[in-house]
Amino acid sequence: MPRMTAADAAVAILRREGVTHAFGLPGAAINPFYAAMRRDGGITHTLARHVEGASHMAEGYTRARAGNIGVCVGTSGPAGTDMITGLYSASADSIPILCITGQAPVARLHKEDFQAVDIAAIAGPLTKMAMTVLEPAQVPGAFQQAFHLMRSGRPGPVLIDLPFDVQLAEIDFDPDTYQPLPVYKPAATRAQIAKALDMLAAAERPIIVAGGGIINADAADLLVEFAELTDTPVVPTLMGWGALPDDHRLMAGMAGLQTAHRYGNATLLASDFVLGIGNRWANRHTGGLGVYRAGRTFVHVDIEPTQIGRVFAPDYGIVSDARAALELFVEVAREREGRLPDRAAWVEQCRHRRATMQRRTHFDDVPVKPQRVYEEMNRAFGPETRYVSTIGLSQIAAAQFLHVYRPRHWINAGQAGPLGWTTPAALGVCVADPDTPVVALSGDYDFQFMIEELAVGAQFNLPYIHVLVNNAYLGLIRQSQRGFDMDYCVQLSFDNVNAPELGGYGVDHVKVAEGLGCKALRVTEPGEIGPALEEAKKLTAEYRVPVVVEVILERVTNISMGTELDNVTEFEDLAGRREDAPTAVVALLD
Ligand SMILES: Cc1ncc(C[n+]2csc(CCOP(=O)(O)OP(=O)(O)O)c2C)c(N)n1
Ligand SMILES: [Mg+2]
Repeated sequence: MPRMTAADAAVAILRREGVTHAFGLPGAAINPFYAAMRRDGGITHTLARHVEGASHMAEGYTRARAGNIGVCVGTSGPAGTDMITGLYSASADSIPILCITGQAPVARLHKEDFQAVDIAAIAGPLTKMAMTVLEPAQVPGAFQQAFHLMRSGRPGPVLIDLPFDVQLAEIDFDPDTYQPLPVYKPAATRAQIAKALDMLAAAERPIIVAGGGIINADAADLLVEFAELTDTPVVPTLMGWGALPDDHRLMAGMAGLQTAHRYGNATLLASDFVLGIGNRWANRHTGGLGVYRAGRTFVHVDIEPTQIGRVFAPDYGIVSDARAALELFVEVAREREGRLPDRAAWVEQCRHRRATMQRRTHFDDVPVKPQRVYEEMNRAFGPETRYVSTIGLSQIAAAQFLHVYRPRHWINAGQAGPLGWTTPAALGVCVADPDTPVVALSGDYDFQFMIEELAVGAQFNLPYIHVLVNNAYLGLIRQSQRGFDMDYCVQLSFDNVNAPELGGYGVDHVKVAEGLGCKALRVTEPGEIGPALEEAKKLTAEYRVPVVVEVILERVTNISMGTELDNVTEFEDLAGRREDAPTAVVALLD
């Protein structure tokens, strides 16, 4: 039997489970693992500037391609605690990442050793498994189990904590005969799918709510096929956005309190039946359940049995992987072709709402209104673009105005929304798929969190465009403070003694980005945005580094949002003419 250190065995298993890349940074307690990676030579490594950054890079890496599992590595103590936000974000959005940490030697764990913290206990609620491996011979089993758990059922992250002496201990392990454990994914039965289809057929105004589970299951093609077969309009959730192209005739718009379209909410409220697939009835999607549920029948399909009934009791629940369910939905719907209800009138009503209920994007104001930025982005970036964003008015407006055409092309920290996620996640996406253009979008505060990770993009030549919309405000929080009649602790503006030309906007992002080895442009007028985005494309190609395009926005903008689906406040004029929303996918009716 081959003998090797437990760390060598761990790396051998990573290789056999398909891992080719890791994000992280070494420290003394994880050096044996780094030594094993070096001996193996088959895992490339991106050195993050902050360990939290490494964890978000791993998440971006997972999300960019079906089957990917992002790996992040750090040492003992603060490295693990830094990655807790990454574990939270990944678990909240059902994304598998494997977090590997070093640890103090086993015999010293309880002696308050230097940087010995019980990271497994801390990570417990955020992971599918969090384990400090105390026996070297358990290391192969721990890694085997980790991959099994990350891929089975509702995907999510795992943490493996490796004491220094455990990493170094020699064990018997045969990599050649190592075999990944079978993956468990529950699948709907024909009877269940037939029943759900009967309920859909009995409805008059049905919609499909398409969640991120469809993207995780790599089943967007089947969703489109099923929607077309049954002629059912689709309302993607924020996590499911891209499962159906925005220009598809059955795209009914997103529903919700913030990241939603007026026509999406109107169509959801006009429906009498909702088939939710791989979604979790998130509160910012549903708003109050009284309004959301009134007069509607619900079927819920989810891979995790305990998700059925968690938020409300559906009329019928099916436990299934989204792909397995959609395969059967397509099969049974095909058998019923010709006997399915005619939906032409309902589909036309949904299309009409889309063509009449648009928000205005075309403003010529200086300072720039944010809506105009997304109009210019729609012009500059084609359907091949992958967008990455986190949270804030910037992200909310992006969801209202941008267009997404493919699965995994809207990569967003949906549930946790940690500020600072955008830059490292975008870098992880670039590593996973260097051939697809990546455009990140941040507010100024999100951008300032984890800004140091830009240097990682410069060092490892990870070109992408980072659109930075700067209102010198914690904009979303400023807007929510209207309810408290205050504007308190949310200002980011100050007179920068080194950059008086910024006129009180505070941080000189262009200088910081340049200082970190990136290219950066700043625009202040709406007409300059388009040319700057074109210039940014050239700069990414020429220099192969991140390129920041900062747009100086008006300080105070309120973006449409509300407390109920039927109570969303609009702050700007709505689009009344084609020229008001020139990049809307469906032309505005005269
Ligand atoms: C770590 C963390 N702390 C606080 C928040 C709450 N929060 C959400 S959005 C926001 C302000 C974001 O400001 P900015 O990135 O400039 O975006 P804007 O809303 O101005 O477009 C804050 C503080 C958060 N999401 N994450
Ligand atoms: Mg801001």
